[in-house]
Amino acid sequence: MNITTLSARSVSKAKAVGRIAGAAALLASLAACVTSQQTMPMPPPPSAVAMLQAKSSSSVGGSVSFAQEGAKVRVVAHVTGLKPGQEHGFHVHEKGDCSAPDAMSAGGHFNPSSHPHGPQSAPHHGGDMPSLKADAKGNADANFLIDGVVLGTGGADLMGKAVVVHAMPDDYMTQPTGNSGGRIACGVIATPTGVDATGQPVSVPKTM
Ligand SMILES: [Cu+2]
Repeated sequence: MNITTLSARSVSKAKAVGRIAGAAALLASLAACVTSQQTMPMPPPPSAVAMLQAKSSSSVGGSVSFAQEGAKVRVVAHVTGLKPGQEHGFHVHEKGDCSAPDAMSAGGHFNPSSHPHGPQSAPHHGGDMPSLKADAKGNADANFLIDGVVLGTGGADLMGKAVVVHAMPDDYMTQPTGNSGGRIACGVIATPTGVDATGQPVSVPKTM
């Protein structure tokens, strides 16, 4: 093998590499094009978030987000500092006031339709939600839909109300509270920072 052959091979190898790189770049730009077409047109539905404050000497924290999804509202909760393995009553309460150390300032369950307290499968308060289930580390992630409430309009509007986490499980029977004990976290449901009153993003919130 002489030097001429070697360099000829190197050149052809370099060309091959160049072609592969060119094809990859083309594919990448096509993919970007498809992605931008899919994500561009729809304005986001109304959404809100509640940042949880620890109450009753707990160390509970986290966030609960809400988004209108058709006639229902999607609730996504990430909660920390719970009792490991414990089920915790979880409701929207009628007053957006978490100022009291025991969160009693948030009032009773949000109940715009004057229903009894109950599970999602039976007549229930608009603010009734499935209990949070803490894992072995005291964290709970939940993602579910609730009905009988909306975001951003009318008497069933969740905006400006408060999310409350309780110390004990909800029995879904005791009226009107579910007998879920003290209030260990509270957060006011508000428009996410950077999103205007109609839910249009002004900028992407960084804490979500
Ligand atoms: Cu409650």
